[in-house]
Amino acid sequence: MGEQVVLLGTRYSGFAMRARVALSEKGVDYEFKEENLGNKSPLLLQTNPIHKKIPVLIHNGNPVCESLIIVEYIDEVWKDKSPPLLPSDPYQRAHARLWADLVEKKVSASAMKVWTGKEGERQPAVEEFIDNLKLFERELGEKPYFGGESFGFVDVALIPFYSWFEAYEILGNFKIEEHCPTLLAWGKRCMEKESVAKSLPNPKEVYDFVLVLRKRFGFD
Ligand code: GS8
Repeated sequence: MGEQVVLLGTRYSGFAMRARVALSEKGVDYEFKEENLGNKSPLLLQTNPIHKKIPVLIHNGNPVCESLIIVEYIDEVWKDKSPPLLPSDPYQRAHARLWADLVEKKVSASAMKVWTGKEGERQPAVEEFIDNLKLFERELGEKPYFGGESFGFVDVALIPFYSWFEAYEILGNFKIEEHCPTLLAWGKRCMEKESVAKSLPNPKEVYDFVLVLRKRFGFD
């Protein structure tokens, strides 16, 4: 009997994109179930009763929650399918986990302030966001990927933001390329990978979606 792999997510969620990229990297076939977060499915509530959030990976009936935990799970379960996302050396693994955690604590948190901020009041959030991206610009240095020569855990954690860059730039009135050219080149390089290109939505669609969200939550 074949494996059953289901991913509960939404098209524009960067957290769900991480799981999609990881599954595609490993060449795992999966069923994507689009959730309506305004009316969550019984399956989502049952598989993630604590947070009630997407993404949830359901592997042969077993739910796994939290995007970075899902990516690690995928890396462990389908370990023979492609080069590992996490390095085997314990110190390198710790380093990758630290930087993936920094994506959450620095990039994710400040990006949210940029797209939710009121018109005319976004400048401090933009500056914080750029400072945080610069941490990643420096960490990347001359390497093609955060994982070194090959695409890895930190790349998976950060790449979804690339599809949101245009929305942040328009709303925040700035250009990422002017501040972080190396990081932008990294994003373009990642997009050349099929696993990434097929898992990320078009930036224009993301921008339209952000405008819808801003209206829905009354940010305008
Ligand atoms: C965050 C998931 C999340 O915020 C992870 O998986 O890494 N730490 C988690 N999911 C959002 C949608 S994406 O913005 C979500 O499901 N929200 C529904 C809700 O809060 O009710």
